[in-house]
Amino acid sequence: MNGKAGPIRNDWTIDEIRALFALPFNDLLFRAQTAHRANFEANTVQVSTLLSIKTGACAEDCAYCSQSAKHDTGLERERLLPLDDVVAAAQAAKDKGSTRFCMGAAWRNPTDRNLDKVIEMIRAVRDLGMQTCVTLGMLTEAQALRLRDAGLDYYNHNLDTSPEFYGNVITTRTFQDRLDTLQHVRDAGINVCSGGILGMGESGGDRARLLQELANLPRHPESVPINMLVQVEGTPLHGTDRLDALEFVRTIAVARILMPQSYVRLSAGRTDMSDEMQALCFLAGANSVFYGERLLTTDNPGADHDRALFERLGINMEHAELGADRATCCGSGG
Ligand code: SAM
Ligand code: DTB
Ligand code: SF4
Repeated sequence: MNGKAGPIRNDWTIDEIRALFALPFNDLLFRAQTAHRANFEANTVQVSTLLSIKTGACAEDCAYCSQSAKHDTGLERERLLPLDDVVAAAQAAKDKGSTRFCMGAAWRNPTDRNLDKVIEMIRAVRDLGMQTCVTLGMLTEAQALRLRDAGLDYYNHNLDTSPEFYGNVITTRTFQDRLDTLQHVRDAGINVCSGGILGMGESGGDRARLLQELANLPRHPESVPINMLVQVEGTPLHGTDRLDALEFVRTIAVARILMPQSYVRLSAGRTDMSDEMQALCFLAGANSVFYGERLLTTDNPGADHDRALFERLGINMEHAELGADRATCCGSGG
């Protein structure tokens, strides 16, 4: 499919991507901003709110994560939240202007009984008039179809990092497992949300390879979260050298150029970013954030702070059009 201002490509070479990273900063941001304006309203940002519906005691060993049972992070383990608590949190998020509610569970994969409960939550949140997203770990084909039938709008499953660096971060599931889950979500007709984490000690080449993997999927994820590592005490990645802020901005810009019709989300890690760095990320083409005081287990800037920042930058929060951007309706490419 042709995007505005050029074709949507799924055949980016690593040399092309590295050449984008190597551009002078101003040239890179100009290209990213041009791609952004050709495909999106320039001053509008989509906002999603997160809720951890099942916290801690996860069987996986993701080296960044506060919720892995393998790391001693002092996190209190919690059972699956009751439906009423989830609906109350979604209503509160809606009242503050959030349009999408993302529910995350610390599972390797959901059991079919878990899925029954999550489906009730999806239905209830949809009934409030919000878009729904869940992130529950690996899915089978049949589970993806059940979520589709429940009316789920987005499934989040990140590639996290390059295939080459992946083994330094996670050993309990493979990169290919992640690709398989994304394929099941795509085949079911659910919008795909997939991105990664920067600042885990990966190289610039790894960041380029992560974006290459995302951009060369048969269809671009509709939503691409770019997280800055939130360093949690007790995790193996605590104490990793911090990534240069301008390198983070460059990665957002390259994501915008490679996937011009996808929402690029400036995701975790914003509490450690200055307002000026976030403004550069928006200039580089980020057009979505997590909104509300908490991510899953760690802090996010308060809604008041974000509203003030948006006001200073003349940014509007996007209004939801429920169902308007279902993956089944929009052709290929974006
Ligand atoms: N357990 C499910 C899974 O991993 O697929 C879903 C929840 S998991 C917390 C969702 C994503 O959050 C991870 O893939 C990772 O990209 C991101 N994430 C988790 N902890 C993070 C941290 N400390 N800093 C930045 N991103 C993080
Ligand atoms: C994503 O890419 N980032 C979100 C969401 N998808 C699920 C999660 C960020 C988690 C940050 C650490 C925490 O709060 O536990
Ligand atoms: Fe478990 Fe997800 Fe955390 Fe990995 S990122 S340890 S799968 S909750």
